[in-house]
Amino acid sequence: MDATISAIATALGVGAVGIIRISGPESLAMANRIFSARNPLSRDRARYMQYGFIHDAEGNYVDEVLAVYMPGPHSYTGEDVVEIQCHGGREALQEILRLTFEAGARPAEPGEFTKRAFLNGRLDLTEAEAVMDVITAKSKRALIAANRGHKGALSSKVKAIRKALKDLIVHLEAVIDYPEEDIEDVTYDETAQTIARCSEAVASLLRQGMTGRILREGLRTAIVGRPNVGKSSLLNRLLQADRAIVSSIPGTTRDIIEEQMTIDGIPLVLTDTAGLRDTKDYVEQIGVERSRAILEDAELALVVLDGSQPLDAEDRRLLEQVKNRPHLVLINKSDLPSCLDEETVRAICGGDCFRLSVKTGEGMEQVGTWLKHFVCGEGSDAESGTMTQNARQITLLSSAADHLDGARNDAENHLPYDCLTIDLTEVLHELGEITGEDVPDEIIDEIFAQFCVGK
Ligand SMILES: Nc1nc2c(ncn2[C@@H]2O[C@H](COP(=O)(O)OP(=O)(O)OP(=O)(O)O)[C@@H](O)[C@H]2O)c(=O)[nH]1
Ligand SMILES: [Mg+2]
Repeated sequence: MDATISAIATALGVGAVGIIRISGPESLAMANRIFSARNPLSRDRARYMQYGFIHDAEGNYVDEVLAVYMPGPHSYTGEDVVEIQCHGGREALQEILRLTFEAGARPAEPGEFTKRAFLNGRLDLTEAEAVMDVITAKSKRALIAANRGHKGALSSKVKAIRKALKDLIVHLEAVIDYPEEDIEDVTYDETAQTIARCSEAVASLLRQGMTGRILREGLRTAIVGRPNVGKSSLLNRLLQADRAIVSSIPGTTRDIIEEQMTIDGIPLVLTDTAGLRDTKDYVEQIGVERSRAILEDAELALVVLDGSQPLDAEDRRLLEQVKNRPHLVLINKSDLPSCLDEETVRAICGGDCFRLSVKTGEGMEQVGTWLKHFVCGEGSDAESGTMTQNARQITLLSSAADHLDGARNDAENHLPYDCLTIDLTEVLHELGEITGEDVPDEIIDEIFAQFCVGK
C-alpha cells in the first residue's frame, strides 16, 4: 500500500481545467521532479496553491499549471497528496500523467484513492460507497440523500444498532459462561424488547433505503387505463413534449413508450402503455399483453379514467387489479361534464384519487405533490432523512432483519440463550459488513473496483 499512485481525477474530455492526483509517501518528491515554480511545493507551503509549469525529463515545457500539496493525514486519502491543475485537454492531461509515472508513480486502480481513504480510516465503508452516489446523483434530491450517506448518516445508525446488540450478546454470554456467578439475569422479555427495537431500526433503514434507491434510479411508474382516456396525453403533458401520438381513435398507442423525467424533484421512469381492452387486432393484442406485464413490474400505477364517461367493465377490472399495490387514480377530462365521481372509484380500490384535465392542465400540480409525498413520506423533502443505500447494503440489512426476527422468536419461545446469540452474532457480522468494521478483503476490493479511475 506504500506505493505512490497517480491518475487523472477529472473526466476525460475537453474542459477548461483538468486535475491529476498523486497520493502516497513519495508524492511531494515526485511532483517536484516535474513541476517548476518560483516556490516549489513544500511542507512550509502545504495546502497553498503554487503557480508554475510542468516540464519533461529534458526540461521541455509541457503545460502551465497550479499545484497544491496536502500532507497526510489531513488529505482525501489520508496520505501525502499532490494535485496538479492543468489545462483540461486530453493531451495535456495524458502527458502530465505519463510524466508522473516516469517520476516513479504507478497508475492508480479504479477507486484506489477512496480505498486508501477507507483503509486509513478517513471514511468508513458506507461513507466511501456514498462517494460514488454523490458522483452519479441524477437529481438534486438524490444528491442530498447521497451527501447524507457520505456524512455517515447510515453508518452512525448502523453502529448504534450494533452497539445495542453487542451489549446484549455480551450480557447473554456472561450468563451462559458463568451461570454460578451472580450476574443480573436478563429476562427473555427484555431480550425480546431489545431485539424488537433493533428490528424496527433496521426496518426503518430499509424503508429509507427504498426512497434513496428511487431517488437514484427513478420510480418505475406505469400509466395504465383503457383506450382513449388520455394516457398518452398525460405522458406528453408531464414531459412537456409531444412524445407519444395522441388521437381520438381508441387503440392509438400500441407499443410501450418509456421516458425518464423529474417531477417536483422526484425522478421517474415513466411508461405510457397501450389501452387495455379485449381486441381482435393482433398487433394491439400484443400491446395489451405488454401493458399488463409493465403494470406487474411497476412500482407505481397511474390509473387514468375518463371522467366524462361512467366506469365500464374494463375500468373496474383494472381498479380491482391495482387495489393491493401502490397506485394513484386520475380521473381525466375534468373540462367535460362529469359522469364519474371519486367516491365510486374509491369504493372499488381505495387509495388516492383526483380529478384533472390533461387538456387544460387543471389539477395537474396535484400529481407532483402526491408523488413527492409518496416517495419521501411525511417530511416530503430533503430533511426527511432519506439516505442512499446500494444493493449490497440493502441485501445485508434485509438479511439482518431476517436473523433478528429469528432471534426474537427464540426469545419469545424461551429457547436457550446460545440459540439467541448465534442469530444475534450473525446480525452483528452483517451490520459490520455494512460499515466496514467486519468485512472480508475480497468484498472491499470488489466495492472499490466499481469506482472510476481517479476517485
Ligand atoms: N376534453 C378532453 N380531452 C382529452 C383530455 N385528455 C385527452 N383528451 C383527448 O382524448 C383523446 C385520447 O387521448 P390519448 O392521450 O391518445 O388517449 P390514450 O389513453 O393514450 O389512448 P390509447 O393510446 O388509445 O390507449 C384525444 O382526442 C385527446 O385529445 C382532457 O383532459 N380533456
Ligand atoms: Mg395512447
